[in-house]
Amino acid sequence: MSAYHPLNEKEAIQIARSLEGVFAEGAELTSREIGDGNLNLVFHISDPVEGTSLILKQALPYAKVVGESWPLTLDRARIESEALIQEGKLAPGLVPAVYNYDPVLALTVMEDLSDHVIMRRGLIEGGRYPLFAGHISTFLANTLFFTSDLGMNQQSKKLRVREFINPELCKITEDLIFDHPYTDADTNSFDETIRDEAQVLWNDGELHLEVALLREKFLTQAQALLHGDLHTGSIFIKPDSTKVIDPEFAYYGPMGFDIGAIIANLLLNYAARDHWDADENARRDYRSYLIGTIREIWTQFDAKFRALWEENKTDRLLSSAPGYKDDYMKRLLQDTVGYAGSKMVRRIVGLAHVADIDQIPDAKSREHAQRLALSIGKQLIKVNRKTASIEELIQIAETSAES
Ligand code: SR1
Ligand code: MG
Repeated sequence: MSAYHPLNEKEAIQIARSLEGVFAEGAELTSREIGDGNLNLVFHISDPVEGTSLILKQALPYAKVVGESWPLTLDRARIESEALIQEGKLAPGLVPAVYNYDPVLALTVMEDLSDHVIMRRGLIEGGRYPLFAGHISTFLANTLFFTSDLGMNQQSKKLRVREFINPELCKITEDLIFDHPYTDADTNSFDETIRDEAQVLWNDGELHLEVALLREKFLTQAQALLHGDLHTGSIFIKPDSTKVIDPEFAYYGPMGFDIGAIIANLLLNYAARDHWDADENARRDYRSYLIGTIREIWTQFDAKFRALWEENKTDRLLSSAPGYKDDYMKRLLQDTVGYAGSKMVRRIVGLAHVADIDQIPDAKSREHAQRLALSIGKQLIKVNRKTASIEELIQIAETSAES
């Protein structure tokens, strides 16, 4: 195929046909552009007769959510396919298989997961995924531990950091999560009914100090290879399977950013339940399912990460200094809490929102969910450096929902 250009559905079929051993020769293929994210084109190619299918994901040279006025590097397709390959090795079965990557077209060919649903949609509809906490805690423990100085050769790690330098995508996060929500920025987007809340965010010095510290860590701490955008829209799920997708924001950063992202998105759904559940019992029940999942994610992550550390003593002092492991895990929890809070706040007043809350049609219920999410998010940011147990995060969520 010639130089880079955005593909159309016909061209996507041609490319799929050219891949060896996927589709039978002469098969009638169908092609649908199904991308509903903020940045890319996604083609679903299938042979309905044989039931075979795959996904072609192509990066656009700009952010689709805004338009061509926001140029964006195509290199993110390389980062994404390379991150998926690394994650697939470290957490087998928890990411889609990558079949091919074309650097010219910024195109990744990967496993079709359309027998799964996007987790955000599944949660909105009240789905329960009893294996999810186990799956995602394994994904987090394995990918974070084995890409960090605790779990891999430290010289190789420095070279790996270089491969995953991702300045443009990091800049999006630095702006949209760690800056714009805390000032009257043009990119911010929120319902006028909560302008009072936005103004509080812009003027809260205590909050700004904590966000500045979290931002500094995001800018400077190359702790492990992160997914970088681990919200529930980046997860395909069904009751017995979890697949993490879309690591185009991958870079070496603070581990708590990934753990906090997933917890934040469960809490955003938690904040929206007043609308999505038919009655109070159903709401209480679903909220307790979400809280149980959050508790399990942290508890299982903590146990799995510590076990990997016991089994793999890559660094002498970091493995044996008395109290170091506990101190490390405490700091990880604190980062998780702080980043969870930041990721909640940005989804209410920043550029990119979540369907859990935006799709609440009734303005009053939506406002209630927005205020609850902001209240939880701000508290998490403020307590992050004092947190000693995941139960403190849970208590903040539960107390806020009751008040
Ligand atoms: C311009 S991109 C907006 C958001 O979408 C992605 O999923 C990231 O969360 C990013 O911040
Ligand atoms: Mg994405």
